[in-house]
Amino acid sequence: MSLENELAPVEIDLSGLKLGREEVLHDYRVAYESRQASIVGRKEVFSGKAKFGIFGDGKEIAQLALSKVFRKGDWRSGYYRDQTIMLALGEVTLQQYFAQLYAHADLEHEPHTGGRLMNVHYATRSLNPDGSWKPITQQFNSAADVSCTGAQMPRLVGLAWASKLYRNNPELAGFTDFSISGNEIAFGTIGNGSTAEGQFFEAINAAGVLQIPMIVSIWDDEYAISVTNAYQTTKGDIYKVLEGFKRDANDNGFELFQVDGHDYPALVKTYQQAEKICREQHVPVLIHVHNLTQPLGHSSSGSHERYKSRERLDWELQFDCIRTTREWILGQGVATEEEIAQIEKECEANVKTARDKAWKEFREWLKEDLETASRLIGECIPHSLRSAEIEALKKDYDGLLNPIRSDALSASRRAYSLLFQDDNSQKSALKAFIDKVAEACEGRYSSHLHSESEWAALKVEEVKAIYSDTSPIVDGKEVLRTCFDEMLARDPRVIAFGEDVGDIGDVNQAFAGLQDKYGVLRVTDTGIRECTIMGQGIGTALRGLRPIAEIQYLDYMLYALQILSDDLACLHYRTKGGQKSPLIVRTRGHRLEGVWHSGSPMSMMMGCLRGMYLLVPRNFVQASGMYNTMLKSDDPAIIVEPLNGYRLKETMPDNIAGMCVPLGIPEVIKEGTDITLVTYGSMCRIVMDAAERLSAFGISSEVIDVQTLMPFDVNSRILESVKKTNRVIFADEDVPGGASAYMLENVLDKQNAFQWLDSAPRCISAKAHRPAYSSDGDYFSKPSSDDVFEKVFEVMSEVYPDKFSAA
Ligand SMILES: Cc1ncc(C[n+]2csc(CCOP(=O)(O)OP(=O)(O)O)c2C)c(N)n1
Ligand SMILES: [Mg+2]
Repeated sequence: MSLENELAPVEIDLSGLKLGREEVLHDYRVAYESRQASIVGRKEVFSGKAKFGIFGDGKEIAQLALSKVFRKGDWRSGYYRDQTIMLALGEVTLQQYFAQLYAHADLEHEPHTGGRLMNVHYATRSLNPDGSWKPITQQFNSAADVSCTGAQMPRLVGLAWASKLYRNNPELAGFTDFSISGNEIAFGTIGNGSTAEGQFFEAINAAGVLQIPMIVSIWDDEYAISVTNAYQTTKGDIYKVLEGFKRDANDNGFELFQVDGHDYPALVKTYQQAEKICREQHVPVLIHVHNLTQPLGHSSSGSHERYKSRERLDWELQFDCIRTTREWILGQGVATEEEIAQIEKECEANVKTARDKAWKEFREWLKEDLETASRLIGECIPHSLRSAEIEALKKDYDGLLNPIRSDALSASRRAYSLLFQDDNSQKSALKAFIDKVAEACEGRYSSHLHSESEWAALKVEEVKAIYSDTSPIVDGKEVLRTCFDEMLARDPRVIAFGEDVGDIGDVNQAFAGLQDKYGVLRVTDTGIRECTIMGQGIGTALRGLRPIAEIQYLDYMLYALQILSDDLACLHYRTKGGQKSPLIVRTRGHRLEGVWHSGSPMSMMMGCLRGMYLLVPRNFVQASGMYNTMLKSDDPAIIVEPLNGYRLKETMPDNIAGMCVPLGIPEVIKEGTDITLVTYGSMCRIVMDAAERLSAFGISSEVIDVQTLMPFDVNSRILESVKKTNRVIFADEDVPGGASAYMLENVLDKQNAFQWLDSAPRCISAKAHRPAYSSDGDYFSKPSSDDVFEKVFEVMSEVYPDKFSAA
């Protein structure tokens, strides 16, 4: 099967633009209101009512033009300048705009992020409050913004690719809540400076290869904070650089446009043309909107007068898009000076009214807690041994300008700490208040790290593997291949992709033959571009598909890690449950050969992927059960397959399609009484080998496979084992202080196991350096059965020196 589109005609007809008077004046109104929102918003920061502000001034007209061709079902994946798009689409009201500026942490007032992201960071709600999908073809969609420049690009590829899959795979035709014939466009926006990021070029290249309906707008205002295009881009001009991507009569590629950001009719024409090509033919389009300005400077931190010349500042005034559009309207006779002035007056009033309402409601929302804190602290004063200190504290608190909830809670907690010698009802009342506010804020600021829906991975119940006399014994890869085959068969939304996944069925052949069986749209190869492979996964999962996206070796996870961390892992959290992307990332790791095929950097992932689950199967039966579990759930996860296990024999369960491994439930793979050995993944075999040898010396080890590092042992099963053995070793092949230390911290600190220990707990890990090549390299870099044996023996000889000291 071919992935290529038929070549589309390349001539573009820009004539025939028709704009009605009402439409033009409506556009001007939206643009002007947006500009006023920026101006007033900036003042809110300087007056101390908001902490920080970033605004969309200077980009209004281009964004209006874009919003005119944005249809229900379409997606935006943009950045912090796009307020005019969202205002024009009605996806943010002026009042919500200010509520976000004030960080009003209530979804009713700030529906995009519930106060979790700074202003002009948007995320429409794809989910109902119970976590179920809304019909997202009936709404305008915006993927959840991130502040990292360029990080909107990887998922943009996936958002656009989803349309291609929905259009071309007839099995998906019924999923009309997610796509109508793949007609949806994914609109990307990016600043000129951010196009210097690798993610930009990777995404552009991927989209050109995939031929997907994506329109990328570059908002080029010449600057990236203070740094000009001369420092960012070869030839100082991104359009020139991208010309090689332009399609022609012989080759697919991009449709390219370049247009002035202050030319209203040209912008409207350009976007109309772009939309038609993109939506109908699924051709990617790039629009370089240049000659834009930034009248208020980059953000509320710092002023652009510091780095822009007088000439540049004058030029920006002259070519300000609001001003040029106003002149065009007057010049065309669309409206009189008085009519325009009247519109402007109304807009200014609207913005101020919205600001005042948002502020009033924000303060109302805080009022009760702020007043209660003051009152309860005050009531403690006459009854406390430290009344003078509490009185001073209350005075400081009452004198705060625009206090917020943390001021109330902090003052209350400090007052409470001063009451330590008191015992009275006032103290109890203050404590009850502290607990109540803290609990409410836990929900406000810390909910939704993971799914809280009925499909949450933690709620997927175990289905044990069933074996019979006829269960076949096969290579591990064959177990997994059968599992994937069944997944693809039972759910048309499942897609699998990555380097070498398609034609040869991955480098270890767990998808062997499955492209032939299910087609190139479902099991497919990608270029070598880990970051946008993840983006394909994130974007397609945002649109209701069930991707399994592969990173060929765990050692290449670093290329993917940034986007998994900044986008996927915090998606559900930063939208406060408004969006989900249940991507399953598949990779293989732990030990095989050499520096880049033997890594086990678990702590690297655990450090930055909270919000995802990290599953570490010891074999392919367990791996299959984990894939089945994740497919039933709506949480994202990484599954690290044991790289050296594909050719080892395993008995395939009769219910390979149905068995589910529950998350956070360790498995005791060998019972014992003297010492608990906690491990996972490829180390299970090594620890088991050592445990067998230790038995010959009369040492009985209990071996526990944690199975999932995140979540970790949710029912404290390891504690139960330690209560019995009173000794514990954590063994893995991450760096020293890595996941072994994480396991130790969980068991000793969180599970409180220290009180049951009769011997010091130990960790066994790999060496700090990366693993050297070949079998000797492995032996001297990674923990071996000998290392485990000796460490256990050492612990036991401390306990029973007479019995074991000879080792
Ligand atoms: C990965 C990353 N590096 C640096 C920054 C700091 N930063 C924020 S905005 C910005 C400039 C972006 O300029 P440009 O892409 O031209 O967009 P503009 O703000 O001009 O619209 C920088 C360097 C960041 N947010 N993310
Ligand atoms: Mg810029």
